Amino acid sequence: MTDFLAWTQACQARIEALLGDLLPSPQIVPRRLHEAMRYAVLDGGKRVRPLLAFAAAEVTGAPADRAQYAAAAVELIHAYSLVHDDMPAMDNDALRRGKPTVHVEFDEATALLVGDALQSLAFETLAHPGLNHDPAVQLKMMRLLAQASGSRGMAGGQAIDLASVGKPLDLTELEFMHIHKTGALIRASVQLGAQCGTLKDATRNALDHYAKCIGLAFQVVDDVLDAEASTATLGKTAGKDAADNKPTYVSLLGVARARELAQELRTDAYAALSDLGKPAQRLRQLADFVVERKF
Ligand code: GRG
Repeated sequence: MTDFLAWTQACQARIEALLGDLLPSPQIVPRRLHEAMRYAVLDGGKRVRPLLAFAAAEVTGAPADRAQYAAAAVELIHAYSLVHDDMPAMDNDALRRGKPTVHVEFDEATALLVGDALQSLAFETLAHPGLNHDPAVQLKMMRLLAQASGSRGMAGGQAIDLASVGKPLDLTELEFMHIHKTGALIRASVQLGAQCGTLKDATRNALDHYAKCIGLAFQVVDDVLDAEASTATLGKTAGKDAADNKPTYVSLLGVARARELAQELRTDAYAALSDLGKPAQRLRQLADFVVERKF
């Protein structure tokens, strides 16, 4: 576990440095927008999606100095989604990553532009030359990220989420929403990291099964934490799902069964990796982290 901690810290430091380089300096005009972009992205978050990309890259033997661009691209999409999600027209939240949300610290128009600009920067980053030795594969990677973050992926999941507030979703409908809203980008993180190396079909399928399980487990645990952890621990407003009358795994299943479900999903995620041996060890450890996390 100590070794896993050292690995996560090394990956987090690497991604922090790269994001710092990729984001325009606040000295460059428009200064306020660049300052707000850096505020939204730097020095915060668990960096789960980059960690998944780095771990998947280990499975296909992709060097970290290539995979880091895939890792940064997914984190930039994630950061944009958080900025927009927190805005008054959506979740209307004042706290994110332990500090005021972007529209509170800056203003709404700036927050909107921050999200737009981070999304563009994500695709610019994924277009970094040589992420795969075959440019056709890199083109497929860009398409994959576009689909995962668009209306048939994350943005679509968010639309379903907004439309379902106050409605009695059943478990299948809830799962459908989360597969899109949270799961699609988590799946993309794994696939993009892996595609920086040579990815065979059987490995692709195994990794995708793993990522689907982890994506859902991530959300189940998120619902449990929202119900049980404090605002101080989470760095975002706790208890918001119940206050907003949102359907969650906890509201449908109760905390105990939701916790069991997360364990079952971890078992399935492990099973998906059974043929991948030692190179998949980081992915197994990340499955443990996702299920056991406290924040
Ligand atoms: C606005 C297009 C658009 C999409 C928003 C992902 C999302 C869709 C909204 C986030 C709302 C939310 C709280 C979802 C629950 C799961 C989740 C994605 C939590 C935040 O991700 P973490 O825990 O955050 O990885 P950090 O801060 O650690 O990066």
